[in-house]
Amino acid sequence: MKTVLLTGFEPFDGATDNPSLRLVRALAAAPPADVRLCAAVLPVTYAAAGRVLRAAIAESSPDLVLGTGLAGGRAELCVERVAINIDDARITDNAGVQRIDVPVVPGGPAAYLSALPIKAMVSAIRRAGVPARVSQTAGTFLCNHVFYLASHIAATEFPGLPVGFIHVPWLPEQVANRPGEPSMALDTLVTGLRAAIAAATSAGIDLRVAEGAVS
Ligand code: PCA
Repeated sequence: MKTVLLTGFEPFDGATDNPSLRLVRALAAAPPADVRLCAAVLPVTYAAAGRVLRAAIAESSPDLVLGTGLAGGRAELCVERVAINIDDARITDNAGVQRIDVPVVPGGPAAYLSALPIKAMVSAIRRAGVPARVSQTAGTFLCNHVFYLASHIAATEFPGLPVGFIHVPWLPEQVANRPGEPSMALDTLVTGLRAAIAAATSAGIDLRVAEGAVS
């Protein structure tokens, strides 16, 4: 049985909720039968996120790490392709820290590609009836930061440990006062994540289908 470390984030930017936090709690309460699921909720601070992440990896000895976080405004489950070595955001973290053009890891590689079968995961999520796509950018805030750090920790300390990341839309209640903005119900997020985890833990080589972006 494979051990999956699933991470989510605390609320941030003044919000009172984060769908990734609800998602991680829901899956921890009702884990997939054939997986040992370890859940961790990460603080939205540059100072502490890496420490909590590292402790969770050390404690759970996972076979794979799957991070999740909110990407408000996106309509689908976004399976991220790449983490880049930059922190740069217009908003502050939950400790009031703003970073502009700071490397996640000074001297680290420019980027890490997801080590998970991202296209097989997108395909599996869609087959479960949930909108999904490959995303070519995880942004440059805490989600990218944690995706990059987890990939770096894997590369330098746990060779062969695959790391990936999925961004999720707002919950419906978070867009009640944002007309026209996309959202996804928690049950749908859970269905999609179950499919993604099943694909990530079973797929061998990834599907060869176009899921890129022309521009
Ligand atoms: N989303 C933010 C950070 C925490 C979260 O859930 C992001 O996309 O970077």
